[in-house]
Amino acid sequence: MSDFRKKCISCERVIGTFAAIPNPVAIEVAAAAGLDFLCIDAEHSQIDRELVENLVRAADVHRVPAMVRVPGHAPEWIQTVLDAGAAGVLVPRVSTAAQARAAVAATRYPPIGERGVGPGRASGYGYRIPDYLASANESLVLSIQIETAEGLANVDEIVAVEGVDVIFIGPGDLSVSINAMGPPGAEKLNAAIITIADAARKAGKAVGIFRPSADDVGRWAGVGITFFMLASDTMFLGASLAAGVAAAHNA
Ligand code: 3PY
Ligand code: MG
Repeated sequence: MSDFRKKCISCERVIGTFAAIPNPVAIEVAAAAGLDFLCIDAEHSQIDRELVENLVRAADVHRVPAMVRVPGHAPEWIQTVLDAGAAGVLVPRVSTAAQARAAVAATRYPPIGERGVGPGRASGYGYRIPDYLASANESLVLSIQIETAEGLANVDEIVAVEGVDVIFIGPGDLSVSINAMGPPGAEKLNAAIITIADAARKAGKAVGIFRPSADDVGRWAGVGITFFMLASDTMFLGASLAAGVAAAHNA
């Protein structure tokens, strides 16, 4: 089993960030920051299949596990990022147990799933197919996002799906979907997050969440969340640049 999956499923705290800048320079800078993992965001940034492989390659040089958030549920996307050598996938907008089962099927080789065998980068371009087949199912991390009202309603069935490693809460989409936006919606959103976290922990699954900053990581760790996606490279760039400019103006 990979060290990364071991940490995730044993609920050790792991801190990652979204890689949204479509250039390996940003991966190298982020990888030097002491992160436990990176998550290349192919859902909300302009990162396509070929670039995914080069970004994963850059993370590998620095020995930081790189997951990929795929744009949707298509098994073709899940397969291609895993063939590129991603350490796992984050599948957005999973709202039913059937969608969760489909994500498992796309991520795992038989007999657990239906992933196809190919001579991609992950298997040494074909030179290490038997070794890769023997280790991939237990080394790759599958995280699915619950971030819709439908997903919240179906949470107990979703978290029970075998083969899913981390239940990841997307507070942005969830807040829009359940009409709990901004400060007036905070109580409702927090209650929904706790419902999902409790259900996942009861089912023996690790729980993850996106946080725009580290300010409330301790609070969410208190409800059993251990997999934290801390902002993104673009957000860190913007926040520290803005702070630096403000400080220079005021110096
Ligand atoms: C959300 O907040 O909707 C997310 O997907 C964050 O990862
Ligand atoms: Mg989302």
